Amino acid sequence: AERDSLLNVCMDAKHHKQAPGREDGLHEQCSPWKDNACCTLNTSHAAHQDQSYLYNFNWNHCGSMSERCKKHFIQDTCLYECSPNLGPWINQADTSWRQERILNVPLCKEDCEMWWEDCKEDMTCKENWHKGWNWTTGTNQCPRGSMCLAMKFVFPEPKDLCEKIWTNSYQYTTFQKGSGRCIQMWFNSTQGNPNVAVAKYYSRARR
Ligand code: FOL
Repeated sequence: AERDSLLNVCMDAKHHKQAPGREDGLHEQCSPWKDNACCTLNTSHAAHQDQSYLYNFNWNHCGSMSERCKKHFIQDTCLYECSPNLGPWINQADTSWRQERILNVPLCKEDCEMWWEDCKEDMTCKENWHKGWNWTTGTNQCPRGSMCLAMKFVFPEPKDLCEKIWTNSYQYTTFQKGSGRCIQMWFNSTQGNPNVAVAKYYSRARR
């Protein structure tokens, strides 16, 4: 059926594999995806590095990001690069570095709220981290005229962080982990990947 084409797929983007598959030894926070992943081993390693080759992105653009906060950005990178369950939310992208993007992935409430809670005192100068940086040094720096502020001021609510930071990749939801109605950034894979059922649910409900 047509809806099956939304399941078990990788988006056509900068580092994604053509099709998902087993990746023994995916690194640390990306290891929950090892049974079926859109990322390679190299990508899973890079996801854990500051200013990795993935996007040359500098988390420390307003002073060093705390480890507490950074772990959520690493987890976001693992989900973004590794998940084979984002098919229902894949859309065409209008940028040079990827053909496809994710749009409005329903993120579980706890994952968004913990991300915000652990990052609220860390600093940034921008609300949208996809666009408008100064790249003259090869990595992103705050654009002229922008100010570094605690994330709790840039993103007053968890919803602001989760939705705005990556141009609506995520949609904030009030669905809880385990509900089968939201995508989990964090999960324990001993009983499989909970996002498989979520993608199945939304591939019927949407479009
Ligand atoms: N995580 C999630 N959940 N969704 C995403 O879309 C996502 N994207 C990235 C990382 N994690 C994600 C990739 N991040 C640029 C900046 C950030 C970035 C990739 C590329 C960048 O080069 N920005 C330029 C504009 C480039 C263009 O639009 O052509 C800039 O102006 O700063």
